[in-house]
Amino acid sequence: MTDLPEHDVPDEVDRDGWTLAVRGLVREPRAFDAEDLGSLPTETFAEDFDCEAGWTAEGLSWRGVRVGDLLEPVEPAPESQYALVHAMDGEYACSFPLERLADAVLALELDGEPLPTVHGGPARLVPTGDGDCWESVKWVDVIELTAERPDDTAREIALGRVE
Ligand SMILES: Nc1nc2c(c(=O)[nH]1)N[C@H]1C(S)=C(S)[C@@H](COP(=O)(O)O)O[C@H]1N2
Ligand SMILES: [Mo]
Repeated sequence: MTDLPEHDVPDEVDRDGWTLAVRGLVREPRAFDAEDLGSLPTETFAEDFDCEAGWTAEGLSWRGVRVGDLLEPVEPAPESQYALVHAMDGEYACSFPLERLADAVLALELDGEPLPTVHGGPARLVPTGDGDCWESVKWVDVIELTAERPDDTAREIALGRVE
């Protein structure tokens, strides 16, 4: 059992027909479905998760696909430097320098089980190294590559919930 707290799943989150689109400044935009992702090599790593609101979940074990392995087949254009990671819950999106995103894992499993919807399934971004809780984007559906750092909403939405 994970000690990650369960938050409400917004109505817009719908796993039926879900794909992860990788598009923007790329030569070969692609949509990966669950089967495509399941056929890629996976990595497993354990870490604690700290939220800015003051809680910690210890010893989470994530398993998924390195985002760099999804970027390679879409052939990013040389001028792409950043990416916006969008989620299914409306306006929620978080920007990353492309190099940092390539190192992150798109988690499909948590603690040896398929990632539950309540924790971001089918796919949740888990950046490696130090980061902010809002960068762990649940319900990822689009990764959009850009030249300039895109405006995002995740920090503001997350901090707006902290009293
Ligand atoms: N799509 C999406 N991802 C999100 C959020 C969100 O509101 N929407 N909240 C973030 C914040 S602030 C935290 S602390 C974690 C909470 O993860 P949990 O719901 O699995 O405990 O999800 C992060 N990822
Ligand atoms: Mo958070």
